[in-house]
Amino acid sequence: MAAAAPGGAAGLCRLLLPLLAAVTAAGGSRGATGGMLYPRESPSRELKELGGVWSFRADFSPGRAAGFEQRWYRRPLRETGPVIDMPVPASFNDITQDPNLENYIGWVWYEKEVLLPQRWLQDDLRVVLRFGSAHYYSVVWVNGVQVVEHEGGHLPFEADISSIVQGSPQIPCRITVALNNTLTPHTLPPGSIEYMNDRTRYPKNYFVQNIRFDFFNYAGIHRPVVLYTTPSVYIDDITVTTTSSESVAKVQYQVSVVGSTLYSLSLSLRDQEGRVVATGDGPAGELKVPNPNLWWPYLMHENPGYRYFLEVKMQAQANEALLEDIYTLPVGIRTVHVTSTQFLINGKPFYFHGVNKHEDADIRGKGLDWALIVKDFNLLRWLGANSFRTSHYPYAEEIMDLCDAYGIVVIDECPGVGIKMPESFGNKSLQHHLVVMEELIRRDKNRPSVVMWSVANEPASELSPAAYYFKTLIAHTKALDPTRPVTFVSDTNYAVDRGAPYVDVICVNSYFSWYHDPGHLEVIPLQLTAQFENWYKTYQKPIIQSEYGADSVPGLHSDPPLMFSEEYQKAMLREYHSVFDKKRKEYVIGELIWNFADFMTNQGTTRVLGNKKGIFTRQRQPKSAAFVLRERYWKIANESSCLPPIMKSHILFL
Ligand code: BDP
Repeated sequence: MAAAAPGGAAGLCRLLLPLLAAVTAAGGSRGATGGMLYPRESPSRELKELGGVWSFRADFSPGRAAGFEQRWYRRPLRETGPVIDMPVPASFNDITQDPNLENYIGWVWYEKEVLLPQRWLQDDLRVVLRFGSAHYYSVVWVNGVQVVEHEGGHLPFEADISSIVQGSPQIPCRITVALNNTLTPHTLPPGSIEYMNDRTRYPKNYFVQNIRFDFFNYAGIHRPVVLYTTPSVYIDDITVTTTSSESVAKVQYQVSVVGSTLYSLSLSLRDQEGRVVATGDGPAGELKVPNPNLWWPYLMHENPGYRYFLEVKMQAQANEALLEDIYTLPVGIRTVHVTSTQFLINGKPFYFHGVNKHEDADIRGKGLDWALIVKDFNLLRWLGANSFRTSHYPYAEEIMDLCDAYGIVVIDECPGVGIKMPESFGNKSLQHHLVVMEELIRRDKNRPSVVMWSVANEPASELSPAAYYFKTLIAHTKALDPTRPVTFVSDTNYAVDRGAPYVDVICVNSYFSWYHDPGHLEVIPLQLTAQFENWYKTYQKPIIQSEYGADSVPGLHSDPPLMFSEEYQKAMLREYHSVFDKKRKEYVIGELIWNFADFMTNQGTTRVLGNKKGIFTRQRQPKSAAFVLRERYWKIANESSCLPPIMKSHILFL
């Protein structure tokens, strides 16, 4: 990513790094402490969405440090200099006509003024400011007081701002955010700033940000920002795990309460008709559900995505008042097991026929967009896809909610993509990676749709430090969540991969006839068969083809098929599919096409306005390959599911 940094590249990095160090010292690397429940309204909780137009200013000063030096957070942003309107949620890159903002690297500033209801200012109430995600490094102030710093995009963070808004009520209340999209060898994903010092070729202070992942490094406040309330004694976290036999299921729960040690907890589990099917009390226990409705994947059952609702009620005595907090958590009852040849959901073999996606769209970049989300789920179901991987970072909680509700199975991947540099395997990177997994599991642990964690995509796992790195990372992930298998996605040769010994499922990416032997579709059967057999012989673990694909420029045709034509993409799919069909009778447990839709990348000689390996265009129109895949996925679903035919055709026309 090239960017002219007027007089300030060195300063930019000087500024970012001390901040990261400060966070580490202040406890940022201690790990994810406390809960991160999705903010939901309840009789005891109110919520205010802060989406819309925010004030925005990119710090174009030499060194990008003017905002901190002049303390822009101390007064309204418009008083510090010119501001523009910026939508939230959205990436800032594609909103204006300014190429400098599109490729900007450094600190940008956002600000929103909010009026709080008078009743939120009582001191037995907690007011929390929560960001669904912001990319990459965030510092947040309320009324000029710093309330939180957070490293990493794609995951939520929040701050209790009660003492600020209640202590010195200032109307309206001013929220200021400074965001920095600089990547270093120790961020996730990693990146590096390269200074171009040859004055005969580059202007003074010219630098580029190098990344080793294949999507545009969009930045901004990407997901909803909300203010919500809880009582001052409140339900901080809930963890549920489920087991089931034919006639009875068990829902184990743990609830943590913050603000007092004197409280009582009562729980009731309701079915979709609102009937109470089990009750419990206390901070930990087990609910027994007779004749349970299990959570089934889409196309595996006529009622997929069945969720119960666990209502947790807390009562506490505080300052002679009775405080009550209520939080309702959707709960899906299902089990996951891995054998040497199968992936079992509720004891039945599950075959992943799905996609890899991106959060990516015209104009809004990686910003959450409800219309796009719902359209994508309609396309997934039209396609007959039962699963996706959150390549290459955790997706919005709003997306994950729909996966739970529709029964779309998820391999939940953290932003460990592009880990290629040796220094990205050191202790500093590892410590951060452990924290990111803590944050991800804290967020998604209760989701029935999430059946496996992926700790990385295509790391340089042949390097010798990769062995310790992945051993530690995967052990940590399993300790945090013993109920789900763990993987990472490899494109390293099976014989030299040092991380593979620690995974439960082998996930392999390969691009035969594309990056290797380009144009030679005829090599696919031989090479793909060898790939599967080598991995299986070495590890005796089930295998998912976690990526395969070819670029196609929509509307480009050629017969016989030539690269970049729609016909070539189709022909390549068919060659892969014939091998999958043989090997899925043995130990291949899934196929995920790269990619669901075209997406934006850095510019390069192999990219035509981004990556064109989508089976849908970036605007979600099907290419020819989408119809090939649709036919295949429905065929696989029909062969393997126990749905009555009438149900299948009903689903078909959703
Ligand atoms: C794979 C990467 C993915 C890329 C894809 C490609 O995992 O992020 O977009 O290649 O080159 O290696 O299309």
